[in-house]
Amino acid sequence: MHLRQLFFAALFLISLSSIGKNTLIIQPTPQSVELKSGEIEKPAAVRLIGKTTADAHAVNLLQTFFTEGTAKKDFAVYMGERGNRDLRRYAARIPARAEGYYLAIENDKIIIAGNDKRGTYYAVRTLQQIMEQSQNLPLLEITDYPDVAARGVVEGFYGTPWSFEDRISLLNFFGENKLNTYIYGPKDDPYHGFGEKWRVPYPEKEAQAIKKLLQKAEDNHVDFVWAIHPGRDIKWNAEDRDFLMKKFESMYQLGVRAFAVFFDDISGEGTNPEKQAELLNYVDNNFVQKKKDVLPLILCPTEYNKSWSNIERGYLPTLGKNLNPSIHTMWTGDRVISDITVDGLQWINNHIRREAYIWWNFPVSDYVRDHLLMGPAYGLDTDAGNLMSGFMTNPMERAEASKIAIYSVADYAWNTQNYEPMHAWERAIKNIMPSDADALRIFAHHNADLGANGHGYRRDESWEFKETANEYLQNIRNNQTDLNNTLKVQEEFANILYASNILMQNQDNPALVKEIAPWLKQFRLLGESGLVLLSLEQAFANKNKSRFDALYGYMKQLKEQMHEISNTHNQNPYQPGVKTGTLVLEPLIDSTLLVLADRYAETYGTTLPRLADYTPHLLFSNVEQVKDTPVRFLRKNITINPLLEVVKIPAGGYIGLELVPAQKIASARINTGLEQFPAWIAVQLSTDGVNWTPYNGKPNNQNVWIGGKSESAYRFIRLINTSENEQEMYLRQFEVKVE
Ligand code: 14T
Repeated sequence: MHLRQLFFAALFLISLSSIGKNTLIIQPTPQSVELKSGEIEKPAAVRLIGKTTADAHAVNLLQTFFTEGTAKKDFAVYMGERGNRDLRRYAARIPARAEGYYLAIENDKIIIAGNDKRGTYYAVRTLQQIMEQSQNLPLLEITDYPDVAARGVVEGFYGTPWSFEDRISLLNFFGENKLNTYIYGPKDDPYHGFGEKWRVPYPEKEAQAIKKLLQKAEDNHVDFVWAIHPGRDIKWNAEDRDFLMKKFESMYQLGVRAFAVFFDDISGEGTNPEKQAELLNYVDNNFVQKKKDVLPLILCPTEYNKSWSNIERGYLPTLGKNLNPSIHTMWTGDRVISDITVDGLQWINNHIRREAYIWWNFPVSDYVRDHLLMGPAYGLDTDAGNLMSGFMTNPMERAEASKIAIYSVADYAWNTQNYEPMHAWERAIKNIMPSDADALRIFAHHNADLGANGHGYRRDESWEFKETANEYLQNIRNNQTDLNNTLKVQEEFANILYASNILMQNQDNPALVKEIAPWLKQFRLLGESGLVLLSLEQAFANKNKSRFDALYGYMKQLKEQMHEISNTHNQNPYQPGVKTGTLVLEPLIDSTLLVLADRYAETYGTTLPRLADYTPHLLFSNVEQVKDTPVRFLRKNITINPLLEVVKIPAGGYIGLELVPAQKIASARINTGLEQFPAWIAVQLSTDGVNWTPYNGKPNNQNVWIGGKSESAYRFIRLINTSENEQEMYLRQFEVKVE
């Protein structure tokens, strides 16, 4: 017995110390790793040969995990870039690729040889990862380089911009994951310009914060790209052009050495492609080229995805033809939120006459703000690597929670051919929360989908539990029981409780825990309801009415608590609230509750209060653009989810609600986001959807249209374009209060 234990202990130790190809994790996945047999002890002190000529950031980083020595007996580390004298002997082994490197661990030395400075830095990052994972250092040779030139993150979402601390944490994360680009363009920073202040320099405090970020970016070999968004009100004249040049100059003075100009999500004068190209070329010729130390410009076009582009109209071809060849053009894919495919890239590259610089709208959640998108990053073609000049992810407003996707994108863009979304996801979770990875995995597995949304973009969720959930529901519906299945369901809900509790106490990553705290609470309640659900089913099967009644009351309380969380946390005006497990878990609970309540009514002749969240009301519209917009029902308020974009309504186009069943309206509010509530809108009511009567109301001083009490019940309410032309508006608010 004793011996046996010893044997296993020894086996365990052996497997810990000898690192095989399968256990050594290098992020992002290298192009080529050759493991040799044997290993060396971690050197106590190293002699840095090439230290004065090698990239300084690489040297600094290396000194954080190696103690420097000068004695002859100290272990030799050769480091530097191609062309450095100390590395002459290894020149042939360095891949001739931008940011590539050759790293070798040999019996008597380590060789760190970059094709350029960043390559050296990345070699040290790789060595650092090996050091962190191993007892001894395995002998090996790595030849490595990125497939996509620019890899990183565009902070390009609507909503609260990241905090200073978020950005610092992310810049370090970029360095660790060999991401080289951070594009700064949060829609809600007024000085970026989507608001209004693109012409105005940053106040001193914000300017100082940007300076610190620039330093952090540089330490991590990240290009900090500052983006301006002038298109909402730009006039194509010399005055505005000079405003833009001045703003760039002020950012240059702060230390910015890379710039972008965004023209997304605008309408009117600013969308003119000739003028956009003229401006960009002007900035290129008179600023970028003159300065000499500024990176190529990046443009985000107005038609930034295939579904919005119209080649006949000539927008993209004009950019392709007119833009200086060095200027990058951003692209989100076939749609706003889109997979990235070879076909799609070939299509756009052909029109813009350059390789698209991808702006990937995942895991951005500014159009589904009540959800967390923490599932795997998939839908990226592994053959697309050489068809793009850049790959940026646009993440969630929650910086830490976005790291799962950012980690994955770092892996994809570095080595597209070998990208495996599930592997990247697993590794990301371990990286972000090493001590409680299993708990985070459970949470992320059930927090991946977006729910119904206007873009129709969905993600798989609870994929490992789906089949069990379906079986369970089948059994319930057929009045059958399968003990094995029930146990699996029970285990999953117990895991959910376990994971939420563990995560709430986690110390590894307090910033992440804080960000997702409301979702953790919600997730725990969901787990608890799952367990109560199983007991309810039991009580019903046992014909124990009093126990069933008691448990049903308990379930009602849980539902109320969940409702409460959704009404107190994350109260943004777009999709307020906190949703979790919406693809599989919540429907499983709600559907089972409905079945049990029906059966209860049949058996005992009493109807139970409905506990499932369910909206009978429907969107009522003939405008294609808004047809998939979700409708929310909270207490007595029925709301159409507000939209971020301009809505184009043809003559006779209408947007409204079908109330099910017909009911009396207490009041209604409509906000078009326009300076004045337009005369072309009529607000109408109907009982049959055919005959319409005007609904009395008028705009208040904020130009929100307000309607009063209706005398009788109505089934339909709508706004309609009564003019003879297509009109534009925003759908900021469409809310109906019923009596
Ligand atoms: F510039 C673009 F590439 C882009 O994607 N722009 C925005 C972006 O800021 C936002 O985070 C993202 C996701 O909502 O999509 C774009 O914003 C939109 C997209 C729409 F389809 C705003 C309104 C829309 F209708």
